[in-house]
Amino acid sequence: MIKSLESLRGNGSPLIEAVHAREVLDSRGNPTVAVTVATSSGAVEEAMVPSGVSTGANEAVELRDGDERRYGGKGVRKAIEAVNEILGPAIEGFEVTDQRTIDAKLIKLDGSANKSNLGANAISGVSIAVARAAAASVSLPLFRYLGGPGAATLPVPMMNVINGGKHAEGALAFQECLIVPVGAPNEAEAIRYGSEVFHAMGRILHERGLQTLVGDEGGYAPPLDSPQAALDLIVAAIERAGYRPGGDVAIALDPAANNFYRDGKYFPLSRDRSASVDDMIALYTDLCDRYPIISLEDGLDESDWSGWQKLTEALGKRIQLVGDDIFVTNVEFLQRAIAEGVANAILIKVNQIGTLSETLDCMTMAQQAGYGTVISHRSGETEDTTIADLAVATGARQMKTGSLSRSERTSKYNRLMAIEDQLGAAARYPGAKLYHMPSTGRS
Ligand code: 2PG
Ligand code: MG
Repeated sequence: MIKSLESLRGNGSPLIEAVHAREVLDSRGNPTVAVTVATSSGAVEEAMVPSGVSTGANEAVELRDGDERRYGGKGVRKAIEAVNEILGPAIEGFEVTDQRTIDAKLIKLDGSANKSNLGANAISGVSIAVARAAAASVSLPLFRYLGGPGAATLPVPMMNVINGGKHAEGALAFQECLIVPVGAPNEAEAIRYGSEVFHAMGRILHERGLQTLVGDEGGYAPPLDSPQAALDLIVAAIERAGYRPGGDVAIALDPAANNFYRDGKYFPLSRDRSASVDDMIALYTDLCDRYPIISLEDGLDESDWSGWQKLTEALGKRIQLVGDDIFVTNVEFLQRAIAEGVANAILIKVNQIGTLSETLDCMTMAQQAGYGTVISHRSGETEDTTIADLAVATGARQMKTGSLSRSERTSKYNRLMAIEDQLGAAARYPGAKLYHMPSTGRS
C-alpha cells in the first residue's frame, strides 16, 4: 500500500505537543523569555533568550512591556503571551525536526520585517527550544543533531577580560578587550590558558592598586584612560601567566564604535577629543603594529559604510575585521558587505535576526564568501548553553562568550569542554591557523 503524500513528505520524527513560555531573569537581573517545547517522544527542553545592551539599530526587535510598574518597564509578558497564545499553538502538531518549516511559520505569523509584532525574543526562544527538543527527541547531543557527523571542530574562544563601554560604565571607552588562546592544542587547554591569564591580570591589578570588580561579561573593569593602557595590561598578564603574547595568546578588540560615534565623529578616548575615520584607522594600525592583535570587531560605526571600506582596505589583509552591529546577522547587510568589500568576518547572534534558520543561512553566506564567523553571546546572558553547540555544529571556528568568571559565561566554556570530551580523538581545535598571525611574539 502506498502511503499518503503527506506521510511520505514527513520524516516520521516526533511531533510538537506543547509549547510554553515564562518570564525568567537574565544575568543583569532583567526579565527575559524562557520557552519549553515538549514532544510526542517525551522530550521536554527549554531555551532561554539572551539580551544585548550595545545593540545595532537594525537588529530584530526585542519586545518589552513598557509597563513601568513591572521591572521598570522591562517585563516580557507580551512576548510570553505571543508564544503561549499565537506562536506555540500554531506549531503544535508539527514534526519537531522540521526546523525550517517551523521557523518560516514563526516569521509569517509575526509578519513584520524586523519581528516587531510578536518580538524577536519570543520568536528566537521558540526557534531554539524547538531545535533543543528535536535533538533530545532523536537522542542526539545538540551539536550533533544540528551539525551531523562532520561536526567536530571546536571554536577558538575570544575571552573578554577587560570590559568597558556600555558593559562597564566609567571604565574604558572600548567595550571589549579579548584574549585569544591561539597556541593552545585543544579547547580545554585554551580555556585553561584563558583562566590563567585572567587570574594573572587580577593579581597585577591588585598590585597596582586598581579595582578588580568585573563588568557585565565577567572581565575586569578598571578605570583605564586609553586602549594602550588596556593592551599593556593584557600583554603583562599573558607574560605573568607564562605565555607568549601572540604565539600562545593573541588579542582581539571590540571597541563597539557605535557607542562613541556622534555627528560623523568618533570619540574613542574622551568626550571632548574627536577623531575622524582616518584618525581611527591610524589608531587601529598603530595598535596592530605594537600589539599582537588578530581581530577587530565594530571598529567603526554601523552607519559608516565608506569608513568600513577604507578600514578593510587598510587592515583587511592583516587582521580579521568582524562586523557585528553593522551586519546584525542579516543576509541583506552581509550581501552588501561582500559586494562592497566591507569587513572579512561576521559576528553571529541568533536573537539579532530571530530564528535559527535565518542564522544558519547567514553563516552559509558568510562561509561561502570566505568570511570568518564568530558565534557570540549577549551581554545579558542566562545559563542556556546553546551557542556552544551551535559553534561546533556550524563549524564557526570562533566563539566569544565573555570572561573566565560569572556562571552565565563559564557555562558556555564548560559546555565546550563537555563536547570536546564527548568527541574524544575526533575533536579538532583550529588555533592559530585561522589568523594572519602578527610577527610580535610569534614563535
Ligand atoms: C557585542 C555584544 C556581546 P551586546 O557588542 O558584541 O559582547 O554586546 O550583547 O550588549 O550587544
Ligand atoms: Mg560587538
